[in-house]
Amino acid sequence: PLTLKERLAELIPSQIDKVKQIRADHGKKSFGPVLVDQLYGGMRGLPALIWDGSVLDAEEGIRFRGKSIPECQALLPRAPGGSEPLPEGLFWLLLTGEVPTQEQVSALSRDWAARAAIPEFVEEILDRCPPTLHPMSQFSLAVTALNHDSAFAKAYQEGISKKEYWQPTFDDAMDLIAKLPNIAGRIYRNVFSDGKVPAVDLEKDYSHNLATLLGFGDNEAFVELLRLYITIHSDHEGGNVSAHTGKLVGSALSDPFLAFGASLNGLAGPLHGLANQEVLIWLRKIQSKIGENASDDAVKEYVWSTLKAGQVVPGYGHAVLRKTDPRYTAQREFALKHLPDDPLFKLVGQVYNIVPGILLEAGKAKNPWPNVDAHSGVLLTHYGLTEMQFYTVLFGVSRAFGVAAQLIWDRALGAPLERPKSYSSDAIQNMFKDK
Ligand code: AMX
Repeated sequence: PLTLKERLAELIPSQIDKVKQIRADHGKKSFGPVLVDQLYGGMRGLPALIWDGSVLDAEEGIRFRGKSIPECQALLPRAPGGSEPLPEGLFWLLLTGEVPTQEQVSALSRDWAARAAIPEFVEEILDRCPPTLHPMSQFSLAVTALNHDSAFAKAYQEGISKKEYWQPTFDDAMDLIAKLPNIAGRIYRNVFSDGKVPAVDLEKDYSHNLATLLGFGDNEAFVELLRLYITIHSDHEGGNVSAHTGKLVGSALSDPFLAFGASLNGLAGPLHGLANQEVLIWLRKIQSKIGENASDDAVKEYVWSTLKAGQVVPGYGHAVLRKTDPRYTAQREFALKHLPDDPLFKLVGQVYNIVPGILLEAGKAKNPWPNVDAHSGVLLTHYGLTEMQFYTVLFGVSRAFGVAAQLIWDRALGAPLERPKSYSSDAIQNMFKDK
């Protein structure tokens, strides 16, 4: 069977033709007006980017190459005896739009395991970080430092032709994804345990190795959780902060390590990926303030107190979604199957019954429903990964899949430098002064 790179090489020419045709047929057509409010309002709804791996529907949630999360769970290859999709298969799907065979997925597992080692100097950078430096900052430092060995940066210096850009980008993207478990494992072990990082097993899948590096490799249910977790956090179309940042920085022909390092700095913000840490801190505060098995009224009062203090309810709301996030639902189903009686899961369910009503009553949030981050922490906590400061690192490992896939396509299709137009408030005032 073909390797992923070989299959991609077959697909690229027809995709280049397709884009040429789209631009010839529709290049001058308009999507509608641009409103001044959109410039001040974080560009909500502004059509501005091409992103092929996934598209987000406000009502239905994410589809990866047209496939919903339940469809991916049904169609993508699994580990022997497992019931969740292998993220290797999701990466293949994101890149090619095709569902790979079991054999192709196993080849990817082996390829990533073989590329997993990180340079000694990156290990040293991590070992020298004070344990008080947030795991996301450590993660971003290490990923940026991988640029030392970038195939793309080297090939560019040597004068590679534009037509070939995608090839070293692909090699870097594969290295990036493959090395993240060792970086994440080292950060976890340095900050939260004895600093000793075991070796990856060349015959095991990506999630299994990640679990081993974190110290949970013996727990098959945790490994299954990671398979689901990495699959559903991988990609959420192109406009979110981490995805868009990676694409933007990549458009300057910064290599995939530099581009994804930038993505991670955006993911580290509390309105984006850090929300999974914030949710768990918030749930723990509820428990310590009003105790386990708190009444609905006590939880309601706590939610209102959060809002009245001028804070957001973490894990709720979304810039695009207007219904419960299917990534939340997938995790809820995992919990119902594996940990139905977990007290913290019960609190998460209770909060789910209470928060949307309150956010609606408060009347500000456009979406009162939970997002992906409202549920991930309780699952990790259940299996003993209780250090919430680490949660966004796992989100980051997964988000590399989506960003890397688009970086490869951007270089294959010759995507130009991003450079939208900005305006000053004075310029806008002048523009409309007589209208
Ligand atoms: N709790 C309280 N208030 C909220 C809220 C929430 N969960 N979600 C939105 N609001 C408020 C906003 O802060 C804003 O208030 P303002 O008018 O005083 O500034 C108002 O409602 C309108 O906001 P919006 O248009 O509904 O949301 P947005 O597109 O500007 O922001 C998001 C989206 C996710 C940042 C916001 O819903 C939020 O802060 N949620 C909590 C943090 C969170 O869970 N982030 C993770 C999102 C998923 C991810 O990226 N991982």
